[in-house]
This record gives sequence, structure tokens and C-alpha cells, in this order.
Amino acid sequence: MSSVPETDRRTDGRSAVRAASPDHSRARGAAEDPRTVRLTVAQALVRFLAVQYTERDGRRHRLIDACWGILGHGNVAGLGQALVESGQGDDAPLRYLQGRNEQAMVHAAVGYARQNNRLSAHAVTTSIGPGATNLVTGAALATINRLPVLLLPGDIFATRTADPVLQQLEVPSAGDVSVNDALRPVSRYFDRVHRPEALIPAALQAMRVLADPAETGAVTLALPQDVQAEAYDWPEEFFAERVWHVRRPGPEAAEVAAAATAVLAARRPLIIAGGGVHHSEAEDALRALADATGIPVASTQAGKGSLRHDHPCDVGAVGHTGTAVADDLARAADLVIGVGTRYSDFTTASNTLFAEPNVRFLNLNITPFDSHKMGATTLVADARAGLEALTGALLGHRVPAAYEEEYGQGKASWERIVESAYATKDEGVRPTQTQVLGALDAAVGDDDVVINAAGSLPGDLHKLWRARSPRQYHLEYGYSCMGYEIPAAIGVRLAAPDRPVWALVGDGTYLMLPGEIVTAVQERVNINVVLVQNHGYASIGGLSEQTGAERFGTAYRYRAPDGTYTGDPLPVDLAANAASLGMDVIRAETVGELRAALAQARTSDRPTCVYVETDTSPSAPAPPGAAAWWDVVVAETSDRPAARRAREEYERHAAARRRHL
Ligand SMILES: Cc1ncc(C[n+]2csc(CCOP(=O)(O)OP(=O)(O)O)c2C)c(N)n1
Ligand SMILES: [Mg+2]
Repeated sequence: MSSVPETDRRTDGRSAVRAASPDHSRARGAAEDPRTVRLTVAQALVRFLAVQYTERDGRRHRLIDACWGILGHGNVAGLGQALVESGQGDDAPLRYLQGRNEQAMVHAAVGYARQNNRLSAHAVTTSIGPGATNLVTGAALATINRLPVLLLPGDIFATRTADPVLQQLEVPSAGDVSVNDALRPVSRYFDRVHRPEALIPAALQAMRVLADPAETGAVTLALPQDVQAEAYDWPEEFFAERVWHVRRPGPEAAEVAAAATAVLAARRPLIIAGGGVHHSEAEDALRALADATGIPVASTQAGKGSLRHDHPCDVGAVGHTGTAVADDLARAADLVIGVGTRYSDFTTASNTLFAEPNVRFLNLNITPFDSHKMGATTLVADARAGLEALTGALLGHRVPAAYEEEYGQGKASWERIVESAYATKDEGVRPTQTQVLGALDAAVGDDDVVINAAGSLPGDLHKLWRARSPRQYHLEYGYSCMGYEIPAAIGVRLAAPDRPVWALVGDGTYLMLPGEIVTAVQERVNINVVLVQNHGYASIGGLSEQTGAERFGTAYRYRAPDGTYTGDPLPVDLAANAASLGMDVIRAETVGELRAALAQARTSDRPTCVYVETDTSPSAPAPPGAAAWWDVVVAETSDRPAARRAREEYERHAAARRRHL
């Protein structure tokens, strides 16, 4: 992982002014009681956050490395004012990063936390009302992906003397509800600081949850704007450096013994590596287990890269967007060993993938919640600790040679499929989307990071991408949120300033949240964007066709006389849009131009967008199809033949669903 600098950086150019200003925070209140410091709630919070650390395996990281913000009423005079004072005198500063959209700021924070294997995170401060509710999508994304982010939305006055303030939603039946309560179900910890002294337990609990590998996710401290500006005499020890140990809980001996028994009894075991492998930095431990036992390793979107693509045991993606080799192994597996996975429907092919009648599951997970899925034998532990224990318990065991031979051949034939999907016969023509990936594959080094979240790219990437290092493949597929990629690229690059970062975006995704390009330009964060233009929601168009909805509403075209969006393409120039936001833009019309553009972007020291229109004509080579099903429900009754056909197909697939109890 990238090392998180322990020395604090100042990026706002005000350090000289700060250094010269008196240390008045210490002077205030000190006369009455030398062990207290008089500060506002916001000033106290900022000072507290600047001295929180995580520690794992003896290495220390800033827990909250920076604070993103958009200021408005609700935080401008509270946290905004406190951030002006941050870093005065001997105090450690909390770096401020100015965002453009609250949801996007959370995406950036999530990208940062993920790249840091959850050992360092960002805070995000917002105004009250719309600024706060814009956090909800980002919070859900963080929590689903089990990634830490600290949300600091402003809130309505605790005193209620001025109700209703601007942007206050009044709930006639409940005076203590504000829009910030919408953040409760998507937060792993939620607190509202109604009184200054309540900040102390709230802030400590917030840190505990952020640094807890089993509980982490979005943490919200709602901060009423009057309370933010209120002064209080804080005990000095509240501002002492605090180190939060990030645990690696080991497994119980009895669970290791049961797990080993299950593996020894299996003829066709298959490991499914999930995001927990990366979070725990357990890649080496996984490789050691695979090397020792020959058990093949398939991966989810979050787990891809757990093994290098060319390791003999790596069989690639599993599930609906899986490789033929991994999905065939999954169908015939008698033991599925889930490591750090939550078994989403994409992984299980909506519970149709694991077809062997006597298939059993063994789940190594840090949360009992995920360990118990699929009626599994449980191994509740940190992924690295659990894998090491399992390898130790399996000493001398190896899967049958014929099994290794079988998946080795499957892997080789899948590699040929990747080669042909990437191959181009003519460099002078418009590339298909998979050829765009092939060109990128040829352009990147082991350390480049490729980021994506939604559209048709995740499926192509999951199947085809050849991950060369653990954090190269950065797919947000827990929430699959359009608009994640560009802000996340900023977060990744802040975490890993030396790694080239590529945000892959469809035209739909680009239109949803391009504003943080301005932030990348402002902060001189060097990101690359590959903008894939196909004039609409190609992925949903395909899904719509499959489910009998006839591509309704999925193309970006003018309305035709019959009222449908089947008219001419729209006169929209997204490349010009990216340029207008401050990026360098290279338009690539052909495969050859694309290769040159990617090479140029990679060496440029400015944020660069490579704009490419893909060949979507019916004669273009199609990407490899799905090797397993995904349950998207189809109308049970319709007069239209397309829907009726789709329903028949749906029922055929749905009959294969099973429960693993
Ligand atoms: C915020 C959000 N809204 C809606 C969706 C549903 N959705 C998934 S993919 C997609 C279309 C993406 O279009 P584009 O980025 O152009 O990629 P393409 O499908 O063309 O590859 C939509 C609408 C989503 N994942 N996220
Ligand atoms: Mg598109």
C-alpha cells in the first residue's frame, strides 16, 4: 500500500500567516484551569481529528488525513472558521480540500480510503439541508463497500430559536427530526452533537468505528450550526495524540480445525477472493495457500487482483461477469471457500451458480454476519490471519493433479479469449470497447490504477482485465454508482501520488458527475479519464432488451415523431466539456490514435482526458457473453411478444435458483 505521510502538508498557501499568528487557542481559558482549553466545538473537533492515528502491523497512519468541504450556512462559521485556525502554533493542521459536489466528495474520500486499505480516511463537511442530503448516496456507497469516511453535515439549530431556518425541513409530528436523519440507515455510526460536551463521546465512538475492520463504513456526526460555534472548556487530554489499533483477530482453533477438515474432504475446492483480501493486505497469505494446496482462486469485483493474473491458480472473475473457467469450476465445486466476500448476486449468479448437489461453503470473514451466509462452516477472523492458520492446518495437502490440470487448461483457453477480445486487425478504425481495454492493457504498468463503477465497463473489465498488482483493479461494485470514477480517481491519486490513475467512464456516467474535474485541476492532482462515448446507457439498453423492455429510454437521442428517443444523435460534445473544465483533452478516432493518446496521457503532468467513440455497429465483434445468469425480473404478463419471450427465458433460468442452507 502507499505510505501515508505522517508529516502534515499545507496546501492552501496560508502557512506563513498561521505561523505568525499567536497561539490564542491555548491562551483562552487557560487562566481559569490549566488543564482545559477554551475552543468552539468545531475548533475542538478539527484539533481532535488532526491527532488521530491508526496503527496496524506496527505502521502508523493519519486516521483523518484531510477534510473535504463545501461551505454554506450550517458549517461556514463553525467548521469553516475552525479550519482557518487549524494548524496554528504547534497544532497539527487538518488539510482542507475544496469540493464541487457533496456526493462526489464522499466518492473521493472512498477512493482514498480504499487505496489506503482503510488505514487512512478523509472527512467531509457540508452545509445544512441539500448539502447534507447530497451525502446520502456517497454514505451508502461507503457503507456497502465497508470503507471508512467521516461525514460532518451541518444541522439545524439545537436551540430552535430561529426555526424554521433556511433549508430546514419541518416534520409536523416530530420536532427532533432533521433531513440529516436520512443518513442514519446508511451510517455505521450516527450521532448528533446537541451540546458541546457531547462531542467527546461522539468523536471517540466515531474514531472507534472508522478504525474497526469489522464495523467500518460511513460515520456521521451531525453538527447543529449553533453548537459548532459554541465555546467550551475542553479537557486538554481530549487533544492528545491517540492511536487506534486496527485489529487482526485470529480464528478460534476449533474453527480452524473444522475448516481444515472441510478442505481435506473436498475433491474440487474453489476459493472466492473478495474485497476483504485487499482490506487485510492478505494477498501474500492467499498466494501462499494457493501455492501450497493448488486450490484455484476466483475473484469478485472487489477481490480481483488478489492473485496476479498470471499466477497458475488464478482463474479470474467469478459469477455473472465471470470467466468461463471460473464459472465452470464454481458449478462443479464441492467446497466453495469464500474469503472476505459478501456473496452479492453477481457473485452467486443470483444463487444459480453453485450447482453441485452436495456443495458446501467455508467462509473466512472478519464479520460473523458474512461468515454465516450460504449455510457455511465459519472461520471468523481477519483474512490474513485466517489464511495463515488454514495454510498451517493443511500442511502437505494438495488438490488432485487432474484437477490442477483441468483448470490450467481452462485458464489457458480463457487467456486466448482475452487476447482475441483485445486484438485489433486494423489500427485505422474505430475501436470496440473491449479493444479500448486492450489498448489500455498495453499502455499501463504494474502500478497503474484503473477505476470504474457502472455501465457496461464493469462486466468487460471483470472478465478481461489482467490485474498485475493488488490495488491495480479498483471497481466500486457494491453500489455500482454512476459518477464514482472521476472523484474516486482524485482520492486514489492523493493516496498514491506516484501511481498513474485512470478513471474509465461511460458518457452517461460522465454526465452524472463531471464537476470534480475542476477540483483535480485546482489541486494539481494528475488523473487520467478515459471517456467512452456510445451515446447512452448501452448496458441498460442490453439489459432492457434481454428483459423484454425493448431498450426503452436508454439511448441519448432526440425524440422522434412517435415520441420515442430514436431520433438523431444529440449535438453534445463531451470532449469539449472536459476541456472547458480545465482538462487537457485528446480525441482518439482510431485504435492507433487511442494508443498514442493513452501513452501521451500517461506521461503528461496535467489531468488528461482521452475521449474515444466506440464502434457499436452490429458488425463489430461482441465482447464475451455472460457465463452465468443474473436475476433481473421480467413482466409476468404483457401483450408484447418481446416481454413474453423474455418471461419464458426468465422462468427457465429462475428454476435453477437454489437456497444454500
Ligand atoms: C447513480 C446511478 N444511477 C443509475 C444507475 C443505473 N445504471 C447502471 S449503468 C447505467 C448506464 C451507464 O451509462 P454509461 O455510463 O454511458 O455506460 P454504458 O452503459 O453506455 O457502458 C445506469 C443508468 C446507476 N448504476 N447509478
Ligand atoms: Mg454510454
